[in-house]
Amino acid sequence: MVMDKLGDSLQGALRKLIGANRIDENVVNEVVKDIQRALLTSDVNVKLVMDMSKRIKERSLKEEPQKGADPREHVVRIVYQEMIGIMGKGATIDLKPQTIMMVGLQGSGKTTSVSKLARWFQKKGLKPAVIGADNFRPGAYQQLKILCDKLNVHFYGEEGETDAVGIVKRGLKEIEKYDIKIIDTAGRHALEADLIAEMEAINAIANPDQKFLVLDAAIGQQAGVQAKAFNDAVGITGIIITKLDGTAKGGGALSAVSEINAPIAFIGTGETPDDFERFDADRFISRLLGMGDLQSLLEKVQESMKESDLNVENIMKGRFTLNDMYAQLEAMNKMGPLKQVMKMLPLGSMGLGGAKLSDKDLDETGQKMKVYKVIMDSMTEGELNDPKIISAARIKRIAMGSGRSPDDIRELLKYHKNMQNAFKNFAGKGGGRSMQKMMKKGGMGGMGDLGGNMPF
Ligand SMILES: Nc1nc2c(ncn2[C@@H]2O[C@H](COP(=O)(O)OP(=O)(O)OP(=O)(O)O)[C@@H](O)[C@H]2O)c(=O)[nH]1
Ligand SMILES: [Mg+2]
Repeated sequence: MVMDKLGDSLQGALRKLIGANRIDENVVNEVVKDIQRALLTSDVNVKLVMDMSKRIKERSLKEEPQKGADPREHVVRIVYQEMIGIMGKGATIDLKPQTIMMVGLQGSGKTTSVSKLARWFQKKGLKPAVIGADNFRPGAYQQLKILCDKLNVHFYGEEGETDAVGIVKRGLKEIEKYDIKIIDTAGRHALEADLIAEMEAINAIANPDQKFLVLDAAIGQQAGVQAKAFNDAVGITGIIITKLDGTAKGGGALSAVSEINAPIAFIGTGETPDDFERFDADRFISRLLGMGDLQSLLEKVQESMKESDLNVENIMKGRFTLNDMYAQLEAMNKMGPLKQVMKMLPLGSMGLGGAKLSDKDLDETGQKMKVYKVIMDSMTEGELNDPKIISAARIKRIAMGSGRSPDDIRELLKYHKNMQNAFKNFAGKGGGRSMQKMMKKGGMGGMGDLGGNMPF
């Protein structure tokens, strides 16, 4: 996927949010800091990032969550909306006859995008034709001709001609009957006066319906300066961002829209004619934020919160029975395969100190949970309520009944003891009230603070 790194960091931030025991100002601040870091690393303009952070914080704390929304969901939604604020909604492209002019610096990907665009319209059933008005770079004529020939797209060019405006004038006449007329123009190393003058002249003669600025995603924050200059010259109607497949700095180009108020129309994601897609902000940002995954994680968290039947009152009194532990394990189980859930959560928030668990560890942990449940199924109600009565003889019996070794039973009892101590410590440290709150909510809260005492 494009912008993998940005996506990973943003998703990490949101997972931290979802994995948090409670959503308060500290959590929001921390998540916003992570989001800031992610956006700045991808070269989104500092001021944009700061303004956005401020809005996320303010809105998260002040706005009422939508009816029925979890506080986590509330913040995720705000982050999503603010991201759309930065990148814009995306352009609408009419499927009707039109003239399109491409502008942009040298090597930004204009010529490639001309052919991709022609193909895109071709696939929509419209007839495109292309005018090669780049008389600046040797080889430009051939490059575009070859690309068009491959796609069976009609091409008009005049090899050797130096007057770009003349080419456009004659070209438009020659391709009059085509639905979509796309004009490829020359680039320059930098924003030079003669380039701007040429764009203005072609713009005047062709009077294009669309003027697409082609930006190389790798230029980062320079995107804003370029966008302004071309917009002042010809009035940009849409932006095409190319090479999003090859850079982590795409945030600059993606947020250039906010400089000129022109929407992103297409993104280029590779060198072949089909590596080209419409920019749909909803889809792009959902993908970037991993919304599908987040949604399922949220659902799992909510479900486990609803269904846990831990005996909160007893636990508050320092009694944490095997039955309570069983309920805790059940709650975790309900969230789906442990491996999947743990991978979705930042391990730091689970009290694992950010340790990285390998697939093998996760498999083993999930396995252990299952074994614990099997063992507990072989215990009597009395034992489950008061594990102290479990003598050596009882361990033997439970081992026989569950088909496990006595060592497994002892390990389980040790695990229970650790958890019980953790609860005691936590309650003793004045965490009682918040513990009650989170225990009522169920497994997740428990996991958050007890994870560190799990035997894995
Ligand atoms: N990976 C990748 N490469 C791209 C993409 N778009 C264009 N390129 C490559 O970028 C290089 C420059 O592309 P061109 O289309 O020639 O750029 P241009 O803006 O027409 O350049 P000038 O005509 O010199 O101004 C070529 O090697 C393209 O294959 C893209 O989306 N992804
Ligand atoms: Mg070119």
